[in-house]
Amino acid sequence: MKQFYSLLLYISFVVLGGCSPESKKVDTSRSIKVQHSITVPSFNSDSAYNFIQKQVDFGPRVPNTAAHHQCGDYLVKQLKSYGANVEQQVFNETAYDGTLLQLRNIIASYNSENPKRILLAAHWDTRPYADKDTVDRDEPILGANDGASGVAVLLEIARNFASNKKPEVGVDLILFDGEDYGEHEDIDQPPLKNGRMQIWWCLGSQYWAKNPHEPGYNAYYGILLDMVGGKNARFYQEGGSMQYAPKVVKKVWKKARDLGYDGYFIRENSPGIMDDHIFVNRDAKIPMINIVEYDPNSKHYYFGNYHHTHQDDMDIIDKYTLQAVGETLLYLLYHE
Ligand code: AHN
Ligand code: ZN
Repeated sequence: MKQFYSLLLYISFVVLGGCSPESKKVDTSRSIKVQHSITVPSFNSDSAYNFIQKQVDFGPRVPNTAAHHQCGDYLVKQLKSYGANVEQQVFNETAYDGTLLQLRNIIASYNSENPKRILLAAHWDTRPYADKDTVDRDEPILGANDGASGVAVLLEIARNFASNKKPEVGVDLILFDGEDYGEHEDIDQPPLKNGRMQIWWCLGSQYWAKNPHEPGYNAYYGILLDMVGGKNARFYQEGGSMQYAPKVVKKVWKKARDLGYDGYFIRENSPGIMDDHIFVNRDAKIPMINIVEYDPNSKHYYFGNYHHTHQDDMDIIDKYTLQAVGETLLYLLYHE
């Protein structure tokens, strides 16, 4: 079932006569009404949910493991099957503990001929340990929400492009690797207080921002998705996004409101967090926002209590949250 949104453009020409009392006022105001319909395909949150399940079924997607490799291959295959032009950026980075990580960013492009492009991104790796848990803290997490949810929304968008008319704008979907390999965190400590830690996060976006897949790559704006599938998730206007790209934040939050999703997209600020969008802004100079869950009452700066624990599995995923995010993004892309 398709949804139809009508866009009415009123172009008013109002030419007023001079202001002096003597001058004769001639009313030449008129309206030209241009109407065209934009068909936005319907985001299917059952399908997005299945894309999370599929990733989780590989097990934790920790760099240098077989599950990571297999899931990467699956993502490439899936994006190719949806008609994208897919590039893989394979590189090595040294982690905080000296481990050499074999990483790959996966980039899926649509309408590459259009110079106006929107960049959507999420990280596809998962955290190698459950450092905020009370049990099995050295075991890797499944990352249903932290990792898989953002990727799943992007896959569902790609699936829509394949089975419907694509939007006019160019779209690049980037799946960053190595986002979650930061040092162990103390559960009680706000992450931003320890500046030393931060460079170990976001290895894939740090690499891409300095080595874009196309030399001189640029985008109109970017949107990062991080933890976009949790039950009762709330998306606040995150500090880094407001610092670098406030207009993009306003635009996205307005679209969400137009669709009735202002219960998810809260028009209040939340603290800035270290995430992939920071490097895309700072080094690639592309204004990029982060749609990321924020829980003002969280014990676990700044996300739900499942964050970086073994509770981050399918049980905390909610299709309504996926729907709110995915539908907002499709609506945005088709009106760009
Ligand atoms: C920190 O916790 C430092 N930044 C949040 C980035 C992140 C981790 N997103 C998912 N996992
Ligand atoms: Zn994480």
